[in-house]
Amino acid sequence: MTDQLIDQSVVDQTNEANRKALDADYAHLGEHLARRGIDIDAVLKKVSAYTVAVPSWGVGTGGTRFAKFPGTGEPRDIFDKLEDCSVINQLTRATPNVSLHIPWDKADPNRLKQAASRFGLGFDAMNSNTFSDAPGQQNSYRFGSLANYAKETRQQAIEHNLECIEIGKTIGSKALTVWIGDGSNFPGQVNFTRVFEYYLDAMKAIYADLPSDWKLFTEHKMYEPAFYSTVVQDWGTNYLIATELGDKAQCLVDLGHHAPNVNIEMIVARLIQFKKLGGFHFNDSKYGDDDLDTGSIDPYRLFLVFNELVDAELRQADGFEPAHMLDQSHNVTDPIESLIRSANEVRRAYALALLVDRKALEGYQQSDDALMASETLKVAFRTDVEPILAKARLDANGAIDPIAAYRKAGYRQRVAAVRPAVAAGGGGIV
Ligand SMILES: [Mn+2]
Repeated sequence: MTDQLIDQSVVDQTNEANRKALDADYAHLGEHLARRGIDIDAVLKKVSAYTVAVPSWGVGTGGTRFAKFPGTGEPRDIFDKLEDCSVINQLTRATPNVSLHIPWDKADPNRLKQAASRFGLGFDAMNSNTFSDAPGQQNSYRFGSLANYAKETRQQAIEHNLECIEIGKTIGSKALTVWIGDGSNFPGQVNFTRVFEYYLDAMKAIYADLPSDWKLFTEHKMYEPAFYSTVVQDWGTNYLIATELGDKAQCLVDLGHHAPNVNIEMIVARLIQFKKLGGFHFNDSKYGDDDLDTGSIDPYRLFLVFNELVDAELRQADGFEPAHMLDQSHNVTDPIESLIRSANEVRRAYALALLVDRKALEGYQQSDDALMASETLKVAFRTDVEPILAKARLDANGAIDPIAAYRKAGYRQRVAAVRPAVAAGGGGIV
C-alpha cells in the first residue's frame, strides 16, 4: 500500500456525487460507439493503460523572461516535488513516472528512490542541464556547452551528462534527454559547421557511456535562448544526430519547439518511419515556445499527432516505443491543476485517435476522396470521450472530476502552511 496525500474519502465523496451521471453517460457513449462498430470497453482498456510522465520542474510555478510570480506552497526541493507529483497521479492515475532535471533535483539517489516508492512512483528520462550555470561550476555556459569553442567547457558539459546517467542508473531510469541552448545571437558569431562538429563529438562521448538498455533522446528547438541560430534547431538536424550516434539515439519532439504552422504530425510520421521517434514533450503554443497547457490552444493538432501514433501502434511499426512526457511552464495557474488537466488531455487525444475508422480512411485515400477522408478524422475528433477518461480514473481509484477533488481536499492550503513563501523575482526559461 502506498501513501496518499489526498484523503481517499474526499475522492470517494466527489466520485459518489458524479457516479450516477457517469454511468449514464458511459452507457450512452457505449451505445453510440457500438453503432460505429467500436467496443467502448476495449477503448477503455487501452486508455487506462496509457500513461504520461510528469516533469519534476513542472510542479513549481514557472516564469517568463520578464518575471516570475510564485504561488503559495511552492515545492522547496525534489522531495516536495515528488509529493506534488504523487497528488497528480493519485487523482488522474495517468502519471506514475516523474522525469528529473539535474542539478535542480540532485539528491542522494537512494533517498530519491525511497521517496518515489513511498508513493508508488517511478522515474522516467533523466534531463541534463547545460543551459544555465550551476553554483560553483568552473566554466560558464554563457557561450555554449557541448558546442562551446573551449574544449574544457565541452568536457565539463560531457561529464555533467555522464553524471546524469550515473544517477539515473541508481534510480531506475532508462533514458537521458539532452537539450542544449547553444547557438548564436548574431550572424558570424559562430561557424555553423565547426560548432555542430563540436556537438557531435561531445554527444559521441556521452553515447559511448550509455548503458546498453538505455536510450539517448536529443531535443531540437528552433530558437531561444540563441535567437539567430541554434545548434540543434529542427527535426532534420535532430535526425542527423540520431543517425550519426547509433540505434540507441532517437529524436525527441517538443510540440512547442517549431515555427508556427509547421506540420508536426508529419514530422512525427517521418521519424516513426525511420525508427527515430524517441518521444514527446507535450505542451501547447499560440505564437512560439509558449509552454502552455497541453491541448489548451490547439487540441486538433494534438489529436492529429496521436492519429499518427495510433496508426503506428496498430500496424506495430518496427522500433516504435516513444516516451511520453509533459513539459509545460505554469505562470498563472496552480501547476498541479495544469498538470492534471494536461494528463487528461493527452489521454483524450489518444482515446479520440483510437476511434478513427482506419479501414474507411484508407478506402477514401485510395479513391482520392479528400472530403470524406478529412471527415473520417473529424467524426472521431468530434466524439466526447470524457466518460471513458472519467471511468478510467474511477476504476483505478482516481477521481471522476480530479480538479474538483483536488480543490475540495485543500492540498495547496495544507502545503502552503508548511512551505515558506517564495519571493517573486526575475524570469528564467523553464
Ligand atoms: Mn522540452
